[in-house]
This record gives sequence, structure tokens and C-alpha cells, in this order.
Amino acid sequence: MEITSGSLGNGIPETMGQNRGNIKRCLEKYIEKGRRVMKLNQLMDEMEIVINDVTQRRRVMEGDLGKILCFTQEAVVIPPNVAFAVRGNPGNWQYVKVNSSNLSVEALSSMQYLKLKELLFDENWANDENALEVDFGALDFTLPQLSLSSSIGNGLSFVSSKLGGRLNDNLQSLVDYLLSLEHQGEKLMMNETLNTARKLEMSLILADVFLSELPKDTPFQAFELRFKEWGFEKGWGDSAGRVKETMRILSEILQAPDPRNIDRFFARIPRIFNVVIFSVHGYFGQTDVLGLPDTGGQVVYILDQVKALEDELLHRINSQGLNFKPQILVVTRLIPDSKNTKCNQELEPIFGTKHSNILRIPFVTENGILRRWVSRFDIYPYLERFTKDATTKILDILEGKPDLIIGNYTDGNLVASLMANKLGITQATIAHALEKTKYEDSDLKWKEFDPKYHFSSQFTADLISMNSADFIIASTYQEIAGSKERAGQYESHMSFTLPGLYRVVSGINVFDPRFNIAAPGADDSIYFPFTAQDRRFTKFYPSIEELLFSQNENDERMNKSGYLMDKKKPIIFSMARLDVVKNLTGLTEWYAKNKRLRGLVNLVIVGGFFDPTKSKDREEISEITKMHFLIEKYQLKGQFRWIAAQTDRTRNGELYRYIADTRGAFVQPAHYEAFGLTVIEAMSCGLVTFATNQGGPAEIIVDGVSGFHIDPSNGEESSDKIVDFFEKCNMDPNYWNIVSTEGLQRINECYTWKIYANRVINMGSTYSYWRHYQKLAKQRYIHSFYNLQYRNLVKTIPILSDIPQPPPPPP
Ligand code: UDP
Ligand code: LCN
Repeated sequence: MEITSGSLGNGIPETMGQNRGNIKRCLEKYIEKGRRVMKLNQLMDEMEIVINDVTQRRRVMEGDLGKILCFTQEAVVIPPNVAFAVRGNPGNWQYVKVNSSNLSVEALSSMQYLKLKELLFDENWANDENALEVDFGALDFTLPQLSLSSSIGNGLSFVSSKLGGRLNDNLQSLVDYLLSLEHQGEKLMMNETLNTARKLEMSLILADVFLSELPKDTPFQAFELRFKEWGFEKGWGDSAGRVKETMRILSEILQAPDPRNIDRFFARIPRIFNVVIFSVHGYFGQTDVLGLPDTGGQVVYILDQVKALEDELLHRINSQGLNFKPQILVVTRLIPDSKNTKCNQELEPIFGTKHSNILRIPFVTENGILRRWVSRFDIYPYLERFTKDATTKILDILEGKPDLIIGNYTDGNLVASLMANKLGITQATIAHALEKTKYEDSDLKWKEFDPKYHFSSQFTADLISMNSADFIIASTYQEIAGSKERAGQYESHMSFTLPGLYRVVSGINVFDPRFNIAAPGADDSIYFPFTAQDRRFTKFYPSIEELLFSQNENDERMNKSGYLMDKKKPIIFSMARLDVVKNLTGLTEWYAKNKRLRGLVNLVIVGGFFDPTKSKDREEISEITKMHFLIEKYQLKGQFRWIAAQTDRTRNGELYRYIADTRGAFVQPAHYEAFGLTVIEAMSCGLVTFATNQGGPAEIIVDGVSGFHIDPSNGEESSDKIVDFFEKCNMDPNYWNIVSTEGLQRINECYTWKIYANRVINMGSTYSYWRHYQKLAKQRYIHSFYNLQYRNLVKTIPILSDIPQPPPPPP
């Protein structure tokens, strides 16, 4: 095997090794079934078939083919060639084509590799020399990028260090930026008197001498007028001591900009007061909405986020010596047919905040206001009009522009991009989940998926908003760049193809300094340790016991959903929306098949409805049916209880603790979980947690220390791991406590809303300045892409009507 390009590194062989015979047999096996995409596990399985001797197989794995396979994510087979997509490190991809006849190796560009994939799905298009290629990277070449995989997601510190260099050459840009600061028509920090770096420097020296004479706690108002004469406005601090510190930091920056001071200074600048947060789909409300279709962690996250951000803003505004009120508006869709929720109410104050509200704007179509709920997959045709109506209302309520717009999920991010771009406002995006990674080959097979999921519109919208955002907030590293084994959610948008539509040569770069990690937490007034007996919500005990154990023979629920015979057994518990990806039916089947586990513990599942006719969600309906089937097939009644979705968060908090009292465990078995708030909630209650190794939970939990990872693709291994734990607890009753305590410690150190809010507001301040370095050309490119691609794709999605539609004619 020969590598023809000298540029390949990172473990890819340079020269031919031994084992030619075995390598050839292996490649011949791969090409035997003709053209196809193969995943790593298939490649390994087929190798095992061909080379069944363990020693020989080890030799192959230590040799040239092994060096490729070790890092391969997938391969495209087009006889006589097999092309491998090799990922040496997070964010670092290389592509090689190996000829199965003569074992020659050729390095491919990502574009060449994508074309090979396309040949499998749309040959004519793949061969079209003028097929559309999307290349956002071509517009970013002048901007600095991170270079180390380990630094991905640490954009803010990188930006601070780069700003140092830029300020060295151009201090005036900082002066101009400070001169632009104002709120509600009031100038902040300084006025035109200080319009050059030199003048500013001189006045700072003067002010420093003056402040040194004053007691530290002298209020700003005491010297406000004197400061104004020198050109300084309010916003530097609430007291002489604080003002002096802020001015010193700026003086040091003007003398020699260094990243630490830049960080500290931007954290003090009065730049963010009013924030708009878009979360368009679902039933966005504060009560009785969780468990409704599409309404899950995103709502929980945003409501908790608002409280944390408001607290942080109030604290900062106070220490800046200002008395403005921060306003946060969560903007969502108004749903007239709101199922007894408040989702038909235009303005609703947010509990636990002083100045934050939910603003609801209806979807309008040619037929007027749309009354019904719309799935997040079908939502795109309404968004442009929604943005327009929302913008008018927001400007009216805030009496001006917001300072920061944060989008959530594809729909909210797109709306945020449109509004931010139109008004020239700093924009952040939050994915929660990028659907592309949830469904295997959703890009290659987009034509198959589109009638149901409209992924062509969704992926196009995602590309638009991730490229127009000033900064991107991620919950974990893995969300951006995955792990050693698996590509990250954003990483999967680096290069991909939608055959027949467009080829993404460069969609997003995970080394982009716009990426930042700020992990959410759990509301500590609801999710606190089970050991805090005096704080426990004992009033819920009767209703929780009823939920878990009622055995009323006439109870419709019990007959259908099972009951628990032995109340003394520990309970393993799971709660999620009843989507396929959450794999609650998978967990039920693992449990059902594992005799040891069934003998030791009960299983309780919360999610969905019992009656499939009550659901309007396609996936939920199929999962409900499957759950009923499993209960019957495995005769689960007596050991298993299925409880419908629960909308009361406070009681859910107590439910986690109740399960902890049984010395049970929370199990999160998802095929893939973008972040996983339930994992944080369970651990915050001190409940031992087993969670999927696919996605966020793999990073939240340190396996075997603060909880356990389970493999959703290997139910037998996973259920054995759970039962082994309970057996170990029977031998050593303290073992449960050790894992529980470690879990709590992990949460306190890394997953709190306070840490989150501080980071996000710092990002808002710094990127509001950094965004001036972004290129106009990129915005224009995004605009064209929106107009020429996105708008056309959206036209393929049917616009819903409130008038009941006749059933489709029989086939
Ligand atoms: N949840 C709930 N009742 C249910 C199912 C879920 O209150 O019947 C809550 C759960 O406590 C968590 C959120 O919904 O706060 C789910 O968030 P997660 O990140 O686990 O998943 P998502 O639904 O966002 O995919
Ligand atoms: C959406 C998801 O799918 C979850 O994994 C997250 O925890 C939730 O949003 C909050 O970000």
C-alpha cells in the first residue's frame, strides 16, 4: 500500500507494510457487496469474518490498514476503491482512497470524498461540474482560528488574546467603541471630549490622582459632575474604589493590551441591558407544558437561564453605578388552541424574575392566525412573517433595540439571525440539539427524510444561523467537537452533502473562536439532595406513592401500564419525552430481558400518554404502541410501572429524591442525547445515574466515579452494568452513597446557573466589540443563501390549516 501524498500525517501510513494478503482480502470483502457507505463497526465486523485468526487480525490492525481504521469514522465503497474518512483528532479530518486491486493509496480532498458519497445517491448530480458548492470557510480566511483541538470551545479567551494584538495597532477602535456606549439615550463611560486614545489616557491619569484622595466607598454621584467635565460619564462603577479599579484596568490596556486585563475590562463594561431570547416552537409556558410534544428541556433551560441572567445583569448594573432595569423578553409562538396552557396569552411575567416576560406572537398565514400547534419539523414556512411581527412588537415593548439576541434551536436561531442582521445587533445561538446527528445519514438520505422531517430546510437554516452568529453557546465540548470516538454535532456540519441539492465544502469550523462552552445547571430550589430532609416537599409524598404504587384494580392506568408488587425493591427510573431517540422502550426491553435485573429492582418510566389517539406526534404514537406491546410480550406487570408525562417540575424534583430513598438509580438510555437536563437533575438530587455514552451525558458523568456510562447500542451490556452495580451495593451498602456523593460534587463544581450567567454576559460584552472585525462579505453571502436556497426549500413544506382535513383516500 503506498501513500501518494506526502501531506498525510496523524497515523496514516506513509509506506506499504506487511500483510498485503490479508489487507487485500479485507478490502475485497468490503467491495463484495458493491457501492455503499460503511460505518466503522461494519468495517471491523467484516474484517473479523475475513481474518478470523486473532493474531493475524492484530497484525493487520498494527499495520497500514489498521492505522487508517483506528481513526476511521466511515468509508465509501465504490469498487474497486474504498475511501476512508479518517478523523485523527476532534475537528481534524483526512480522506484516503485505497484501491483493492493494487493497494495504492491516494489522498482526497473533502470535496472529492463528498463527491464519492454522492455517486451512491445521485450519480448525475455528483458528476455535474456546476453542482452548487457551499463554502463559508472561503469568507473566513482572514480571521484568526484556534489551532489546538483541546482549545475548542474556549473562544472567549482566544478572542481576548487576539484583541490584545489588534488593539496594539489600533487603540482608536476601542475609543470609538467606548464612545458608542449608551442606554435609553443616556451616554455611558465617556463623551466626545475624550475622542482620542491620547486624550483618554491623560484624563484617566487625572482621574486616578483625584480618586486616590477619596475614601473607597464614596458614591459615584458625589463626583459625577466633576467627571463629566473631564469627559467621563457614568458606568465605571458605583463607588470611588470600583471606578478607580476599572480606570486602572483601562489605563493598563492603553499602555500595553494584555488578555487578562481585556477580559476584566469587558466584564465591567455596561453594554448589555436588554436581551431578547427566541424559542419559537413547542408549547412555551411555565406550567403544565412539559411532556407536551416538542416541549422539553429547552423550555426548562430557558426559564432557568432567564432567572440567572437577570440576577447577573442586576448585579452588574448595580456595581456599574447605574440604576437601569434590565429587561429580558422570551419570544415564542402564541398558540390560540393552547390545551389549557397559557400559551395563548400574549405577555406573561416570568416567575422568580422582576423584569422578565414571555412575549407570544401568533403565526399568521394567508388565512389569518393559525390556531393549532405545529411540529418543530414543519415550522419553517411561518418564520419570516413571525420575525417581522415579533420585531415590531419587541421594539415597541423595549422602546428601542435590544443589546443581545439569543436564539434557541433551529427555528429560534434563524429568527434571531434575521432580526439581528436587520437591526445590527449582537447575536448568539444555542443549538440544544442539532437534528443532523440524531438521525443516521440524514444528510445523504435527505430526500427520503424530507417529506416527514424537512431536513433540507432545517439544515439550511442551521448553516445560516451558525454562520451569522457572533458567538455560539454550547453546553459541552462534545456538542462542538465530539469525543475521540465520535464527531461532534457542530463538527458534523464542517463538510457534508445533500446530494441533488448542494455540497457543503465548509459549513462551520469547530476551531472558530465564536464557539464557547457554558453548561447549564438545574434549579437548586427544586433539585436539591435527598439528604436535605428539612427542605423536602413532603406534601407530595401521598401523590407520589399513588403514582408509583396504586393498585386499584379498576384503575385503567394500572392494567395498561403495569404496577409494582414488591415495594421494598430499589427503583430504577427514567423520564423523558417519548421520542424514539430517547429510547425509553429500549430500556424497557433491556430490563424485560435481564432476569437478574428484574429480580433485584423495579422499573418506573415517565413519559408520553397511554392512549396513542391522544397524541398528535408521529414518533410518540409509535413509541406508545411499542411500549404496550413490550408490557404484554414480556409480562412486565408486577415489576414495571409506566406513568404518563408529568408536568409538575416541583413534584418531579421530589420524585427523583423519592427514588433516591429507595437506593435506586436514574437511567438515561437515549440513542443520542444532545445535553441531558434530566441527568443533571437526577445527580443534583443525589440519585445515582446511569446515562448514555452518546452525547452530553458522557461528559457530564465521569464513568465509574460520579455515575456510569451505558451503551445504548448494547442493551445486554448496559443492563448487566446496572445489575452489577446493585449487586455490589448489596455487598457493600456504602457503595451507593459514595457514587451519589461524587455525583453531587461533580454538579457543584461544573454545572450551576451562576457560572453559566457570568460566562454568557461576558461573551455578550466581548463579542459585541469583536463582531466589528467580522466581514460584510460573509453577511452578503448568507443573505444570498437565505434568499436563493432556504426560501425555495421552505416552499416545499405544506402550510397547515385549522380546518380539519379529510382523511387521505384509501390506497
Ligand atoms: N420532563 C418533565 N416531564 C416529563 C418529561 C420530561 O418535566 O414527562 C422534564 C425533565 O425533568 C427535564 C426536561 O423535561 O427538565 C427534559 O430535558 P432533557 O434535556 O432531558 O431532554 P429534552 O426533552 O430537552 O430533549
Ligand atoms: C434539548 C435536548 O435534546 C437536551 O439534550 C438538552 O438537555 C435540552 O435541549 C436543553 O439544552
